[in-house]
Amino acid sequence: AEESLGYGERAALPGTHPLAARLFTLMEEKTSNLCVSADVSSADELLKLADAVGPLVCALKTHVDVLCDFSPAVSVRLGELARKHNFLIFEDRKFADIGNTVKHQYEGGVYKISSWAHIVNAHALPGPGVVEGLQVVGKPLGRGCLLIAQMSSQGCLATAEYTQAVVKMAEDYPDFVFGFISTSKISSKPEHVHMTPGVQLQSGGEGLGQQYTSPVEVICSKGSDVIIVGRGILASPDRLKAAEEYRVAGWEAYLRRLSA
Ligand code: 5BU
Repeated sequence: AEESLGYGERAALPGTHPLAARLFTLMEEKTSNLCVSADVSSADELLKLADAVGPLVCALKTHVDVLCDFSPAVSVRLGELARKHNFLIFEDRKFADIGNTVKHQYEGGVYKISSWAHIVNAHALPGPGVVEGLQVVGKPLGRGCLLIAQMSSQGCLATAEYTQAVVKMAEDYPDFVFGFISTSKISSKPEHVHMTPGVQLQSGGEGLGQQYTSPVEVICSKGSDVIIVGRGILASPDRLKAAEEYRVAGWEAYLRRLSA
């Protein structure tokens, strides 16, 4: 069954997007399906976090508009750290406008996201134009996009029908869209990457709608590929130790799924 394919085998499938192949390959090399969500407010803290957890993660997710002191030098330094530690940078921008607007939001403005983020994400809500606008900028740079098919938050309005329409949209843009943000595996194509936020070792919520699931549940039961962890690591007094705990938990869950 395709569920039994490992990350490395999925990297080698002819239909796998080059960026997804790179991600699957480095996941196998680093034995990590952990993406740390670097939700911090200063550039110094972001770069220190990236340098510390870099060896343990397959990707580092940013919200660059939360930084109080962004400058182009920050994105250059982040890129250097991504090369040093072999991880991908994922800017969680959640583009959600008409094609022409997202094209400018992706390439321009203060952040020039396309110049440093290997991965971005987008809501499919506006229709295919959102992907087409982003693709104009991202495809020539070898970037990739995840479509948001389900959110982790309580009361999320995405219905099963909406989610299936998002999967269909991804299939229509294989040169740029390589997977999903979802709470479970929603595509039957082993080429597609599923990344899941709302992950903590202890379950529950946090009062603002976030809902947490454990690494085992996300990777084993729900069949997703990458766990995205923010406060589970950031709120720990020892972030490096916490990141290693999540890396091990995510990887053991993956090995368990493979042997099931
Ligand atoms: P947390 O601290 O682990 O709860 O952080 C989760 C991160 O993932 C945070 O940056 C959110 O903006 C992001 N996120 C999410 O929580 N749920 C979603 O459905 C999506 C993104 Br899309």
